[in-house]
Amino acid sequence: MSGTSHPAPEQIRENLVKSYPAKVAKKRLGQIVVNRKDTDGKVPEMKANVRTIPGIITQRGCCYAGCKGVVLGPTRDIVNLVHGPIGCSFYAWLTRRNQTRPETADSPNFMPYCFSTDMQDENIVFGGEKKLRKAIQEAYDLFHPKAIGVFATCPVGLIGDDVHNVAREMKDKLGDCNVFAFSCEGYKGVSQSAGHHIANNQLFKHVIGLNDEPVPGKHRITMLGEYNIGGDAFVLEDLMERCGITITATLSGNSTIAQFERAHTSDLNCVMCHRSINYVADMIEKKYGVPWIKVNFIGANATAKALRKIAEYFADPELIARVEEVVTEELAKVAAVAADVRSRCEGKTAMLFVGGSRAHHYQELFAEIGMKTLAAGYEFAHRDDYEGRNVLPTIKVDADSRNIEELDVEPDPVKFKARRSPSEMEALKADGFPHHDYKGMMPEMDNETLVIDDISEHETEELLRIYKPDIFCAGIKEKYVVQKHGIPCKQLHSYDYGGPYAGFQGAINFYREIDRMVNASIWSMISPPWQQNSKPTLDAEYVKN
Ligand code: CFM
Repeated sequence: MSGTSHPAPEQIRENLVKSYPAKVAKKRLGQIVVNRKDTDGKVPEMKANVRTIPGIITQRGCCYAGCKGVVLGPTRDIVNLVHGPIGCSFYAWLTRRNQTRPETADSPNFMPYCFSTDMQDENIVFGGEKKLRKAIQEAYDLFHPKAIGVFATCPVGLIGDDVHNVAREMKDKLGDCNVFAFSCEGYKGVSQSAGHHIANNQLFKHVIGLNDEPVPGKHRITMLGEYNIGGDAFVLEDLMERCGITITATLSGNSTIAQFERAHTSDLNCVMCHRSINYVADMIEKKYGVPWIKVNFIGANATAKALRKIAEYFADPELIARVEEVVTEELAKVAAVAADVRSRCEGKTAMLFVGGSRAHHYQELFAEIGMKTLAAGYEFAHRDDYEGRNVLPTIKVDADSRNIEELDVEPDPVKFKARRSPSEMEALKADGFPHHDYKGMMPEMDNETLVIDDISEHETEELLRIYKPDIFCAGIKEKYVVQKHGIPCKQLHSYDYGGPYAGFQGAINFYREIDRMVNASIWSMISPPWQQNSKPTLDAEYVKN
């Protein structure tokens, strides 16, 4: 399949939108970009983080999903109480593969539960605050959690229940339970990205900073934007321990509220998923003086690079030596598998359309086994995730973004402590230390590749037809449509049933999995239903009034 020649990318770009009405096509073209770096390495502009056009089948999720499911979901000892009709809870119940490992068999773990106020018509008409108060009390009486988070769904925002007031009241009443609420109604913003921001703000206001006691251990880091999908965080915990690095907290894979409360006590913050948590990273730096760097533990070489950056920052010869030892040992193991897998995967092609960070990170893993990324895109990322943070000052804030609160953060008069002096930071930066920096996806992609934001189902099918990639990475909504085209689809949200894919061990797992998928002969034997019948499977008529 690979090696087929394709029309020029500009031509393909036009083809993708040719069956849309003219206005829709024009809008979509702003989000379909042929990647081409100019002589300064500057990439073209991507019109990201804008509304999906009604009628288009998008991959996106809602604000509530980003807040409740993504950022808060992986924490096991906060009762996450959804204020809304039962469907919002039911469909968010155990659907993300964020794993957790309670300290003991008796330690609290509320993740398997589904907490909801189960709003009915009556609550929509007469208000749901009473029911919410009762539900908080009930959750407290049953479980005595350290914290309860309340999540507002669409109808709550529409009828105007004051979830924050109820949370405050109940926090005072209960005395030993931190109760806080999120105005994360599904309709806010243009995607789940709004929910990330809201979750970041409330965690910063109500939880981070409550405990100033650093965890024991040397070289403390806080891991931001690692959600332990398929056990990724477990791999990183082991890896850090072997290197002699202490993780104070992870936001939020395999985490507890106690970790969040002292997340600001580390000496360095490491951001894995920039999209979902850069706000917390920035706010901690401003208020407490902890610098942050972007790291990537997806890909063996990226992992080695991240570990070396951390060691460089702490500048402890013992740590540097230990990291080198671990990296050398692990890279040798990885190289053996990579060479074997590469012999069967070299030259094959991949496409990645997922989320707000993985479509970038996983390109590293494909490159390590000789596979080429032809096209990629995020569902809901912003321009900085595509083009790099250097474009931040030029991003226009539109009405949808303006709806999401921006916290005004000042250095804490007592707790602020710059972990490194400005001159030390300058020296590190001069040495390539990525303080505050994320280069984004596009500068690292080849020229002539296609970058598509918020891809539609129609565009997906066109891409599959034109390019016939050897593998397509997306989520469950896309998986079976892709596979009916005779192309394997790797889920990069849930990892299907696989993983972990982080760190060195994760790289090995990923190479092997991709090898099995792209080299399975079954795909060439599939003919989709629409090719088996001479007639379309569904007869339909378009009626225009
Ligand atoms: Fe960050 Fe994520 Fe992602 Fe994300 Fe997500 Fe996810 Fe994702 Mo699914 S936080 S942006 S909102 S890395 S749930 S663990 S896989 S879309 S690319």
